[in-house]
Amino acid sequence: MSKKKILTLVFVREAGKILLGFKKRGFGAGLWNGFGGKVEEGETILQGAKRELLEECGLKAHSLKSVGLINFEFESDPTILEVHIFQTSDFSGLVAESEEMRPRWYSEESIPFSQMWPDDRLWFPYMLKDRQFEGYFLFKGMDIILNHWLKEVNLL
Ligand code: 6OG
Repeated sequence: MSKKKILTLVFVREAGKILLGFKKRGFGAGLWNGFGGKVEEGETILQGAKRELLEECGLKAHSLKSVGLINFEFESDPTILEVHIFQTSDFSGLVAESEEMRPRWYSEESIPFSQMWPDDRLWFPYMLKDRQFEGYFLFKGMDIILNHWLKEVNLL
């Protein structure tokens, strides 16, 4: 039986730049990514996304736009990761390093895909054009995509 974990992933964008965090520990350590994590019991997906953003980089999002929904499966693991991806340019606060993440602004023309999850280079183009998408990726280990699909959709 497969079970599902609901996760969030938030990207902050401003003036042609995108804020990424270098993950210092845990799942995906050593890679640049957006900010997010598991949705806790009793909170909505949006609340979880805002909480993780604040905890991991010090920014408070006043609103979030849905960008994508990806189901990730790993060959050796029955758990499906359902990742809800958001972006925002509506935020306040000062960017701050946390125990989990070292944040840094990147120009949208120089995103460090070689140090990111390999799926990112396939769906970032949708997000950067403000298009919404849905997708599925099956991984072997952390580096190899065995199977995937992506399609543009309208999310709320
Ligand atoms: P914690 O375990 O730190 O949450 N995540 C992924 N992000 C990308 N770009 N690609 C993947 O491909 C991912 N798998 C998981 C979701 C993990 C964080 O990592 C994201 C969460 O924001 C496999 O609580």
